[in-house]
Amino acid sequence: MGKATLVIANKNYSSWSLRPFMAMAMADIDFDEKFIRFGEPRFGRAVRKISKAGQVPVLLHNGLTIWDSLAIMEYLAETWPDRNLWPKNKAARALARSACAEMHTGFKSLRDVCPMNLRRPQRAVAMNAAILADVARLEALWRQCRKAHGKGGPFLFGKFGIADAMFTPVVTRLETFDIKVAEDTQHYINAVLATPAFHEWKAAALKEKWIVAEDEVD
Ligand SMILES: N[C@@H](CCC(=O)N[C@@H](CS)C(=O)NCC(=O)O)C(=O)O
Repeated sequence: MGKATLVIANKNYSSWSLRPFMAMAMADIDFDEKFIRFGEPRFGRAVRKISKAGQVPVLLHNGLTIWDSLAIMEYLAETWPDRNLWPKNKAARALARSACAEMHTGFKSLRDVCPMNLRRPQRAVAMNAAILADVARLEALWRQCRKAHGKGGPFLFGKFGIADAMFTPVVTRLETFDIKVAEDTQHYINAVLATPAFHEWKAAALKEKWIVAEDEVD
């Protein structure tokens, strides 16, 4: 099997790039990275040469081009079935897929006001009712997954999987923006932030010097 290449943008800001990185690194899948920097005029052109959708992340593997974080992680689960990126149990898998789909299209208020910015010092911003509703929904969803299927470890379905990779960026937002959460939510946040994959990503993010003004809310 050929080696995969993951096309990503700035580690400090690119929340969508972080997702497949987490899934691949935590599943011990060997891959190269291709970096395309946000904010430079060539970004769009460079990405479109690889994928006409014009967005990162993109996965290149065995002659295939797969774009969109969730599509990439579905491909990973199919191509490396022994890594159990989805839960084995069908009911757990259905819940994991539903949670990922909800994350993919939802939590817009939280995402709009609190962009991922890993170097930002931890500081709260004013919360509105819509953001608080997003946070409450996240907590309820994580609690549901953990209660039903989380016995085997600290992650949503026990062992780290696609659902956790999908939520990693929002985990960082809760931390960066010092959003108050319940104790069980905090345990989950700590578990994700303590993974070797996240440490590796964040260390690289902190070395980046580029500023993307629209993601700097202060
Ligand atoms: N649905 C896509 C969204 C990807 C996305 O929004 N990527 C951002 C970077 S984090 C991007 O490439 N933005 C550049 C642009 O839209 O021009 C996914 O999940 O991969």
